[in-house]
Amino acid sequence: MKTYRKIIHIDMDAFFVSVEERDNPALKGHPVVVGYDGPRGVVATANYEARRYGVHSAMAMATAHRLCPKLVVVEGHYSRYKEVSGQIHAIFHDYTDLVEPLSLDEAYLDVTENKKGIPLAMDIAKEIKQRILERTGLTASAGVSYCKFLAKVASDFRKPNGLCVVHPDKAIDFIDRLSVERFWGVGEKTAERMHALGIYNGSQLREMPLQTLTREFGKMGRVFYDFARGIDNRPVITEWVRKSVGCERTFAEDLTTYEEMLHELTPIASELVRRLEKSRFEGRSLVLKVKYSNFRQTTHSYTGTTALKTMEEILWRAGDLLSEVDISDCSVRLLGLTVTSPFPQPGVRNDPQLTFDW
Ligand code: TTP
Ligand code: MG
Repeated sequence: MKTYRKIIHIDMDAFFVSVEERDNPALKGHPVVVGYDGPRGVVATANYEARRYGVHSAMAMATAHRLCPKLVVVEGHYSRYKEVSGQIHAIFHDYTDLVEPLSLDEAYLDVTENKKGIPLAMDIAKEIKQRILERTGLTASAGVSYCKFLAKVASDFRKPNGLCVVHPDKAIDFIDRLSVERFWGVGEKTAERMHALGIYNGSQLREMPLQTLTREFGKMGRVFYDFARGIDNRPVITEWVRKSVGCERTFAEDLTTYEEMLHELTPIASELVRRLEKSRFEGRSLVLKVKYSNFRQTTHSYTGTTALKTMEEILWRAGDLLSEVDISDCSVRLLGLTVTSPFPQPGVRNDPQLTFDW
């Protein structure tokens, strides 16, 4: 039996402007945009009333006024958007730590395994939408499928306040009728080129040989080829994970002896320890970087089993690494120390090959 992941894409509806309407109900029912109302101002986002006039994000404010003479323009309050973003993320993490934020108001969730043991991803999406509404007073749209591409298309499908599920068995039907503009990675230019090839929907895209698509669209050709077949193995990547912390120094005068270098490693190690503490980073490898006066560069590394944290240990290992460096025919202009090989963090897993029943 083929098994599938369970991916949810959540996207708040008309995000900035919905927050403004919530905080100032007098705005409700009017065409409203958030943005700067000056000669060079642009629309950050428009509510659905304003969208009816053709007003949209990134449009010049002057154009928006022309399209919609009754337009109400309000200034944005970024700190409030950030606050809401924090609230919705807290809700997401009640279900899974496999959350990939795309922007303040948008994220992918991998709920294949979820903290509440809820079997149907659709039920989780419903619950999350309801809890977002209760907590923030705002609506979100959700898309549910077995891959990112389809989950994202689905969340956009019934906006606002939408919920759309694309079941694996229905994926090809769904893709067949999907206009190419809705495919991830297809912008205005790519859409035009697809139209020139007679490709308007997923079904026509699937008829195109791989060779034609890679010739026309380079690397993305392969992506489109796979998407048309419902294949998208991109994992949900959790918040950015730091891989290393380092510190380096270029010297006013090149160094020629080990003693000089060892001496210079002390302030570098000291700054490194400060940065490690500040970022709360823990890793078990130390890399020494040496750049010679002829700009050639070499690295030497040590890997242990415990976190490198203290000045003493880092200097000790750095000294060992330094003794491996060849300084016989060139002086040194830069030295650097980096701690890397972080310990795996809980909830961070980027394995696309999960296998569970859908
Ligand atoms: P989107 O999710 O693209 O748009 P939206 O939430 O306003 O509307 P919907 O999802 O219902 O279609 O963007 C989220 C927020 O990001 C949006 O409210 C404002 C901001 N934004 C900009 O500031 N400039 C832009 O060009 C876009 C697209 C968004
Ligand atoms: Mg949105």
